[in-house]
Amino acid sequence: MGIVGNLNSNQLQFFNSEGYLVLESFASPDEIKSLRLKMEQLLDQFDCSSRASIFSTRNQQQTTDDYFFESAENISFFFEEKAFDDNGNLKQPKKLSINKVGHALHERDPIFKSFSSSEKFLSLLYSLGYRKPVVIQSMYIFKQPGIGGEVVPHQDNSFLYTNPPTCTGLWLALEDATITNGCLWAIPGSHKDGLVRRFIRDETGVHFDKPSPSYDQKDFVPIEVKAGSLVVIHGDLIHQSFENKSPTSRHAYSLHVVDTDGCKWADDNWIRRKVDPEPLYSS
Ligand SMILES: O=C(O)CCC(=O)C(=O)O
Repeated sequence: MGIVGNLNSNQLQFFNSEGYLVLESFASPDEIKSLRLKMEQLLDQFDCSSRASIFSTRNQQQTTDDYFFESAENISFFFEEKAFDDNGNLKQPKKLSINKVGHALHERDPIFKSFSSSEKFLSLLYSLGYRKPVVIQSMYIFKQPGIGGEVVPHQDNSFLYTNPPTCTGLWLALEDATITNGCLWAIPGSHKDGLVRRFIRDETGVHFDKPSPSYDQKDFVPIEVKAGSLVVIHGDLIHQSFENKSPTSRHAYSLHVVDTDGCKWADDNWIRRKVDPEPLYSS
């Protein structure tokens, strides 16, 4: 018999009603250690003297360049907006200056690849109704102490659109995520209102097709989780995270998955692959 879905009916019910689900102890302490160690090695090897690309969800149009587009199939490094002083020099060591590394760690690095294609992800995705899921992007997000940038309210289907929409976010806490160090926040049930807008790539660059609605911060709930917990995020769920002004980092590894069966990848998404991603499969 092939691999079966591992979510029970209570978990599925919670996910369908709230638009997210926390799976505690999804990753073992050893798995977390090896992902973090590998990232330390990648950071050591990264030579930041030649270029600096900044990641900002507030200024996404201005900070999107070829380096960003090519990151879809590479391991690319993006700085925190507040990493630099007025002269363009880093205010803190390199490893405390990076906002995120993306977007193909799951393909390009053997440690991240092996973890991202493990059967527990496939089983989870089968539970959610996926037929032929692919990881379409991965991000190691640092939420650095003191300067970790905010992620403004959004829906993941805006950025990784299929018709019909099939994106799910799989967000793994590599450190405890708290209100103080910038945990995720979401509007429970907001996925039921459908997709609000899309992030389009065309010959002029990238833009949203509609302005963002204004959200009432009172509607958001914090999703505080322990290291090792996986937060499963419906593609239409409105979620965000605030700046990290605390002295404690909040590392996370995030995968975004779409289906490749029964839906069509939109050609005007920001990700334009030269080589199609391989679907997850059971070994
Ligand atoms: O890690 C964060 O702060 C936000 C991540 C997020 O919103 C996402 O992965 O969709």
